[in-house]
Amino acid sequence: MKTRVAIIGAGPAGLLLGHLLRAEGIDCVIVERRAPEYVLGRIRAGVLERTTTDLMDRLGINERLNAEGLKEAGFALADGERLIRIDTLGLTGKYVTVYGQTEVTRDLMDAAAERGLEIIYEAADVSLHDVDSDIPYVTFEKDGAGQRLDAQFIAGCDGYYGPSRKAIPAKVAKEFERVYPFGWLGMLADVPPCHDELIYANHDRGFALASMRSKTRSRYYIDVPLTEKVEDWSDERLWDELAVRLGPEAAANITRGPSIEKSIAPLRSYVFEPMRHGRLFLAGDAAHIVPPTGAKGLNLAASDVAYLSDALIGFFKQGDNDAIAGYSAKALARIWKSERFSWSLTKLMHRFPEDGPFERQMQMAELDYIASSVAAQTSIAENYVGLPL
Ligand code: RFL
Ligand code: PHB
Repeated sequence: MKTRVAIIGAGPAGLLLGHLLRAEGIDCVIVERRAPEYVLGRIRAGVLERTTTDLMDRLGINERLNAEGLKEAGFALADGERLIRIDTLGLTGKYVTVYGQTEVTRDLMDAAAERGLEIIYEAADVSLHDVDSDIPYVTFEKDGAGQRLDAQFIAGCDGYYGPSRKAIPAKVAKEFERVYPFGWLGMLADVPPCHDELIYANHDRGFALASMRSKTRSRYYIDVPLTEKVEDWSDERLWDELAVRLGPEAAANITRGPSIEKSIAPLRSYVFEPMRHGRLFLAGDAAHIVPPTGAKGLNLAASDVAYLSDALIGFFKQGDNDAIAGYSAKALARIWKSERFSWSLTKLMHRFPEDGPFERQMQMAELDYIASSVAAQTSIAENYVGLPL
């Protein structure tokens, strides 16, 4: 097989990139390790920046997003007692949209079938070859038979555990990492949300987040030590804990119901540089991870592929090499700012095992400052809605 761009991974980064290239008539093939149902079964992000919804608009894959996405004009930080509202719309003129990653993925998958974007699912042993030559290729096994896909470029959109990043030699790479000493226990339940906007809470007992997928489906999280197991948390125990951590106003409005999914995700900050080596590009979680505080992961995957598709379109349409050469630096400039925001919000809203009463007072003082300062709220708001591309 032969194509112009071989894309590894059919998560949001790979699917979006595939569509953006296809829309310009640039041939590409996506190679994905899992089955479509497995990809759709991963419950992850819930909040989309304007940059992400703008891409879906540009592709014309926005019908369900416009009909079902919830436009949010703000969100709240809670300190155990009160809700501090951040009026993102008033402060920045922008909304964020609540629309699950699962739904974005489903829309992109459905449109792939309609638009002839080729995705090879259940590809085993995907390997990258000759990425620093002009004729890189990908090999894999499909239904027991070996396959080879020749390309002009390879886009590694294969998430944190995929093979693409490993194809960049260690001697040219730099890694930056911070692993957090807790994870988020998430629960999905078909009950109305306790509040019409998201609440990020820092309580003496720990962090909590009240989020949603729709007016009838809620998504909640608390932070737990990494030693904790999902089985330790009955629904009842989790609802009780959420009611305490989210504070009295939210607690009064919680509707309890059986969980339909529960899982624990570890938290990490990670950046890999550079994001291009020869004819290989990295995009999305393949190159960087943010802790979910601040809802940046999926949105960064989208901004990466916005830059990458522009660079590839420039190369194929105008023979422009500069954008290809500049992709890594351009993407990283935005990524580091999102890393900073996610890290600072994580530090503000979580209790760290090494923290004592002094650090606790610092968090409380910062939340109190935010509550009283439009400048502080504006800084948070402009990061939350997404910095410009
Ligand atoms: P993905 O989604 O991991 O997709 C990578 C794809 O590559 C495939 N793959 C391979 N394919 C071929 N060969 C191989 N050897 C392969 N190895 C892997 C995988 O099967 C998969 O299909 O990465 P991508 O596309 O870069 O997208 C990134 C986002 O998924 C991620 O950043 C977000 O989910 C992060 N995130 C959030 N982001 C937000 O913007 N807003 C949020 O509200 C938000 N909440 C979250 C989150 C992530 C969470 N978890 C579980 C990590 C909440 C949670 C709990
Ligand atoms: C979610 O709804 O899953 C969600 C929302 C906001 C975050 C992280 C996750 O910061």
